[in-house]
Amino acid sequence: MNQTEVFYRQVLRIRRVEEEVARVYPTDKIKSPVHLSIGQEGVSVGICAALRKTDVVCPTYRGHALYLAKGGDLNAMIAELYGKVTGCTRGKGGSMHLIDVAAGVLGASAIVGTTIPLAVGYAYAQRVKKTDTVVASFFGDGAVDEGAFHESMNFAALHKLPVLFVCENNFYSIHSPQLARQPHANLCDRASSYGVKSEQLDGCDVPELYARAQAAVESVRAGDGPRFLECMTYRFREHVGPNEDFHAGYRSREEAEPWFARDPLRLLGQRLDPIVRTRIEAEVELEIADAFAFAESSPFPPSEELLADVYLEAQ
Ligand SMILES: Cc1ncc(C[n+]2csc(CCOP(=O)(O)OP(=O)(O)O)c2C)c(N)n1
Ligand SMILES: [Mg+2]
Repeated sequence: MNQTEVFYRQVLRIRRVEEEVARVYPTDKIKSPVHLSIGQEGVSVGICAALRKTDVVCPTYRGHALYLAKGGDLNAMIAELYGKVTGCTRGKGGSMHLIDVAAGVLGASAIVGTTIPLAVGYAYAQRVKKTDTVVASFFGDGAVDEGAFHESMNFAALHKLPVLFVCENNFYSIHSPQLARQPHANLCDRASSYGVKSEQLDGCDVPELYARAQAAVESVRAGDGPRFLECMTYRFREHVGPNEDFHAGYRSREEAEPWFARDPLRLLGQRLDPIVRTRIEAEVELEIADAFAFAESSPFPPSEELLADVYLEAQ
């Protein structure tokens, strides 16, 4: 498989998983709120391609794409959304709390900005342990308004920690546009003020993202300190839930049209032979059908598990 095929397969897989999540959602089989990444998948795929399996990522509640791009187990993710015991947190966390430690996906959180200091702490531990692991901290443009972002950026820059800060700028924090929240739109300027080398990237162009991320990861791994990538992207669906929301009044379909035209899946698909595309699509559908069947047939956790893994058990 050439690189375009690999990227197409990964973006398609995430897109189709989330479209299936959206299709199933009204049946109430999915037991948690879902924040879909549809439209934004290119960022996770491009960045994760530049990471090693042993590197780690810290996602947000909008984490399906990052979890899958980093190699998180698909069956365990769908089972988690269904609240089943075979889920990645045994059905207790739902969509907003995905985790797959073996794949290097550290646990996500529903609270905006909270995984940024965790990523920095994990990176500090790598420094102490003298590993060459890189930690990629993903967050949205809204998280950049949080104090935790600034404290984390300052500390990571001061200690030259191995962190790649990845901001998925989709221009909205729920329904608030970026310019209604921030007097200055360029987020790279904020990171640069801490002495962190920063770049604004096109989140729809996966091969270019991959190339830029490779250079950034190499520099972080070499010990040159953190880097900040602001990836411009667009959320196609509502903030939370399975639907479009262009009727809600805070943004228009006209605003979205140029982003639909530059859909990362479409851009990659255009570069492939239709026969190759069809083969990849068929393989992806089979895998997704299996994952949903796995979730359907898995049991719910037994009631005795209600308090297990909630408090630290005495050894
Ligand atoms: C500390 C905190 N404040 C507010 C919220 C409510 N909230 C949930 S998601 C969200 C939007 C965050 O926007 P952004 O960081 O841009 O990420 P996006 O949802 O666009 O991916 C907000 C304000 C929260 N979960 N945590
Ligand atoms: Mg946002």
